[in-house]
Amino acid sequence: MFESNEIRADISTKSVLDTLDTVRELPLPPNFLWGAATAAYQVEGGAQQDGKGPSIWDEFSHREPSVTSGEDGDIACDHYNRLAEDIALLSSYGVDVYRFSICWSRLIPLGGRNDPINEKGIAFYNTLIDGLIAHGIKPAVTLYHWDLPLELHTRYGGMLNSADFQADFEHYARLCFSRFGDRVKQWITFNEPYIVALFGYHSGILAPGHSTKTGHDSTTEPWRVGHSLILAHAAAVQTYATDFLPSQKGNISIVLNSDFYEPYDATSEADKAAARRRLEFYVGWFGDPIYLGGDYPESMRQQLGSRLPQFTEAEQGLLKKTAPHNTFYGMNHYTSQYARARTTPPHEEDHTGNVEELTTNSKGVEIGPLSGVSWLRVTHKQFRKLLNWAWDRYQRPIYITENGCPCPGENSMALGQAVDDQFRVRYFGLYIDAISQAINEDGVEVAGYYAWSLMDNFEWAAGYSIRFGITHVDFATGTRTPKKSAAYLEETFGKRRAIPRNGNIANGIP
Ligand code: PNW
Repeated sequence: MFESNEIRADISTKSVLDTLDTVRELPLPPNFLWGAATAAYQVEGGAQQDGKGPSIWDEFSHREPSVTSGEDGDIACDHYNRLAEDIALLSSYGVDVYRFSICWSRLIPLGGRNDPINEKGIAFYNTLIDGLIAHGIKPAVTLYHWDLPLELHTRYGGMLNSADFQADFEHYARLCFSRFGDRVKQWITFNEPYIVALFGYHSGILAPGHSTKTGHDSTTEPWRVGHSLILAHAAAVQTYATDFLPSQKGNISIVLNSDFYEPYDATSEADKAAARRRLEFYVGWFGDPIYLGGDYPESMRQQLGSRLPQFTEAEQGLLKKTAPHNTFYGMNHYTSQYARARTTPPHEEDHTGNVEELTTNSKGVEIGPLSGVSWLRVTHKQFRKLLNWAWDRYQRPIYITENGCPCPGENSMALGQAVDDQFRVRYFGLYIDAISQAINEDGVEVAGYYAWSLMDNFEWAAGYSIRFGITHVDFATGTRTPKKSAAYLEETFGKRRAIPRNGNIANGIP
């Protein structure tokens, strides 16, 4: 995905649209929630404002400008200084919910449990939360979206040190619950632990940039980091359940991202097993310990042996105790692939379950049409399958905490063309149809949908060249311009939720 971010500007919007299915505008329950999502480092800017401490991303984007195309999040969308404008923007879109992340080093500049607190950082998020609520928008807060306080990385290796990381994250989470929990009722501990572990400590594409190439041990580090994330998550859930839930009555969980995997050869038992195993290595890695209160999937234990850490008895107890308090399943989902069983033994750096990932199957059929970025194809039918998979395995109401795409060629378009984002409108429409089918035809509980993203922003290793926003941002001036997809989302959710479940279009008359 982030390895290859080349942009496709060659194909005209019209001919690309012809390759996409037609949207059916299928119904959703009246209480279904929709909104938009962002992450602190991708939008805030204000990198050194009001006492904020540096994060690993401040350091990484300046150390490795080649990885981020010479760009950084110093200013990003300048959301930190445009808060009122952005809340008004959200309100104008008619969203029910807004998912954002808190920058840990704004609240605790050095990050640790004995380090000072920065009240100006707390004030910023109070202003945001109060502003949302004043506009009738529910805040959903991610505690960690990849911007670890740099000091914790230098002090003890961050997530490579499970005990210290768990204690510091628990302390930071407690601070957030106590200062914001009277108004925040949906908490997410970590965004995409899979990406944190593998892109931060295996490919090195994301901060802190560890990989074998940079002299680190990618055969063990990702599994240690994953272990730390699971334990820190469980500790925060335990704290919330014990000390805050009785009075605050909110929800807490984690966000797991995944593609869905189809077998490369639909008639091959080996490929079918490979597709199942790939999802266990992707989602089961975190989902099984957290939602089932159990161990890592057996397939992972088998392949990874002693490189996969063990949970002590006390840790197993914590996982069992906290599992029921994870009251929803947060799903980030963008695309899908084919899985083909490898016939040679797994490489010791393998993290897939010894599976080859492909975009074309044994019959030469592509999984779906390409979007504006090489890792993302439109695969709405597979989205429905992933919803069923997650529901069957974990039995929690699902929130789609991220979903979206860049349009082909979008970054090289003039403003007028960029805001006419029909490819994105179609993508959203098809993926929301899939949610409707999962709910109404398959019996899956899906409770809400957060489009990624509220606005074009700093797309990590791709810098500003890949645009996921429903709002166009001119990064030279900071000017925001709504795209057609923003209006489409408001309209489609309005329409779909008004349709009675028996399927007859209302027209005011049931
Ligand atoms: C998410 N994949 O990452 C992140 O949470 C966002 O911060 C990011 O901007 C957004 O997606 C768009 O890239 C991804 O498996 C994680 O294909 C996984 C995948 C894609 C994106």
